[in-house]
Amino acid sequence: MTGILRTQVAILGGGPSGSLLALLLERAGIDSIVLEQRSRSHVVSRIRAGILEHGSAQILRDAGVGERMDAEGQVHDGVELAFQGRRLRIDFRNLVNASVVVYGQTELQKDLYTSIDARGRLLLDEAEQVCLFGIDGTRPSVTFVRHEKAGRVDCDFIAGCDGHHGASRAAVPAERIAAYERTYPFGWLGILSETPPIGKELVYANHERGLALCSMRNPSLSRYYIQCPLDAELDDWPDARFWDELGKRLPEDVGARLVAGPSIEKSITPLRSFVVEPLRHGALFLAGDAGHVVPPTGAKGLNLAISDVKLLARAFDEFYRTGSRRGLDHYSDVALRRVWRAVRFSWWMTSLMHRFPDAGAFDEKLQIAELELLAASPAARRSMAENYVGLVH
Ligand code: RFL
Ligand code: PHB
Repeated sequence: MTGILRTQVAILGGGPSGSLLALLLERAGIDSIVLEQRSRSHVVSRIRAGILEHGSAQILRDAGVGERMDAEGQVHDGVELAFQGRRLRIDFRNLVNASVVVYGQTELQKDLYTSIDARGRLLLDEAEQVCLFGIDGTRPSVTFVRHEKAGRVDCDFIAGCDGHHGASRAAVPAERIAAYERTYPFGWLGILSETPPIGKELVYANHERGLALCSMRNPSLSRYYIQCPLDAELDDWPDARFWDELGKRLPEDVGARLVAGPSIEKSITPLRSFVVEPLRHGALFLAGDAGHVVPPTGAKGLNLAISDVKLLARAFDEFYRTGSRRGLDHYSDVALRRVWRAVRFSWWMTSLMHRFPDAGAFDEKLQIAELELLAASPAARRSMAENYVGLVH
C-alpha cells in the first residue's frame, strides 16, 4: 500500500495543464498532489506544441517558469501564408502590437517538472489505474496503483488534467455531459530534424497537394508538417519521401532554403475539434485536452490548457481565501467562452489551409477568395493576428 494521502486538490495528469496548475496552486498556498500515468522521462520527451501566445508566456513568467523560455525562446512578430505562388505575411507587430513565443512544449514540460521538484510538490509518475470516487460529494478521492502497490488520495477537489484519453472525463455519466465534435478527413505527418529552419518565421502553405507547415524549435532544430490521408502509415514515409513531398508543396524560394537531414521524431496526428460541456461536475473540474481538443493549425491547444488552469487556480484561490464558490461556479462558462473562440479560429485556419478530399471547385474558389481577402484587407489580417497571438478571449 502506497498509503492514504490527503491533499486539497488532486490533479490527474502531469502534462502541461496538470503541472502548471500544481505550480499556480503552490504560489497561492494550496496543497496538491499530481498523479501521472506515464514515466517522467516519457512525458518530457513527447514532441508536441511549439507556439505560446503572448498571454500564455506571461502566465508562465508569473508562475516562475519563464526564465529559460525568455532566454531561449524566439519571439516571432509574424507568420507567412503561401498560396498559388503568392506570399502573404501576417505582421503581428504592426497589426496588433503583439507577438508569440516559439518554445517547444518539450522544453516547457522540463521547466515545469524542475520547478515542481524544486518547490517540493508531490508528483507521482507511473500512477496507473486511476479511479475517481465521490465527485458529487464533498469528500472525493482518487485511487491508483503505483509500482504494484495500491494508493488513495483524499481531497476537496479533483482537477482532471489527464488529456483526451484520460480517466476524468470518462468518470462523468454520459447523460450529464454533452460532446461537440468535428473530425477532419486528414491528419498531419510531422517530423523533427536537427537542421536549420527555412528562415526566421513560420510558413503555412496552401497547396493543391495539401497543407505544408514549416516551423522550428531553435536555430538548429526544425519542425515540419504535411497534411496526409487518415490512413497514412509511418512506414510508408521514409525521410526522403517526406522531404521530397514537403519541397513540392512550398513556394520555390522557400523550398530552396530547405535543409534536409535525418528525422529524430516522426508522427501522425489525426485532426479533430472536440469540446465537452460543462467542464465542471461537482468536485471535478476538467482542464486542457481533457475537456477540449482543437486541430493544431491555429496552434491553440497548449494555450487553452494554460488559460484553463490559470482560471481554475484563481477560482481555488478565491475559495480557500474567502470561502466564496463564485469562481468555481463560473469556471466552466468562462473557460468555454474562450475555448469556443479558439475552436472557431482553429476550424477557420484548418478550412483555409488544407485540401479537403471531398471539396469541389466551388469550395476551392472560396478558399482562394478568403486568402485574397486577407491579402487585400488590413482589417481581415488584423482579425487573424488578434486570434493567432491570443488577444481575443
Ligand atoms: P496532455 O499534454 O495530453 O497531458 C495529459 C497528461 O495526462 C496523462 N494521463 C493520465 N494520468 C493519470 N491517469 C490517467 N488515466 C491518465 N491518462 C492520461 C498523460 O500521460 C499526460 O501526461 O494534456 P494537457 O496537459 O491538457 O496539455 C494539452 C497540450 O499538450 C496540447 O493541447 C497541445 O500539445 C496541442 N498542440 C499544440 N498546442 C499549441 O498551443 N500550439 C501548438 O503549436 C500545438 N501544436 C499540438 C501541436 C498537439 C500535437 N499533437 C501531437 C496532438 C502539434 C501536435 C502535432
Ligand atoms: C509546431 O511548431 O509544432 C507548430 C507550429 C504551429 C502550428 C502547429 C504546430 O500551428
